[in-house]
Amino acid sequence: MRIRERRGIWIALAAASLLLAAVSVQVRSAEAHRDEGGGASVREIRIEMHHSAFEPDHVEVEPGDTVRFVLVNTDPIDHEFIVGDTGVQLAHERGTEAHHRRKPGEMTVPALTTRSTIVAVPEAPGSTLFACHLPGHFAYGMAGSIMFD
Ligand SMILES: [Cu+2]
Repeated sequence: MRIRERRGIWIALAAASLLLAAVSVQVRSAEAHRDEGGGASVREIRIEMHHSAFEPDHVEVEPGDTVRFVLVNTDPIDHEFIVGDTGVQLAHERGTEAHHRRKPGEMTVPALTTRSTIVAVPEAPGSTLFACHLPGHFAYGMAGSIMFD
């Protein structure tokens, strides 16, 4: 009986944190729309996480773009979407941060859910990476690239 009650509390906590995550995503979206007044538009790119792979695994944007990545996880397991250069990717691969939901360009996408995160693309032409660093996923090939040149 006790164990069952505890499980109920954990489920309630999990539901509450999911709700908070959803609210924070909405707040971020609203901020992006406000930014549009400045002339820059928000470009939306949908990336599916399916069978522990990103589809597409390569995207091309313009330098200076503001991009909203809509991340659709169709797998029955969690994934994450971390944008950054090799140094960022290595830090996350070695790191212990198990959950992301506040920093733009770093988002945990729970099993069978959709999340979005907004990334400001640098003005100078170049490229960067995105990847999932849950244990074993990067080694399995869960990574992609963003070109902006
Ligand atoms: Cu993953």
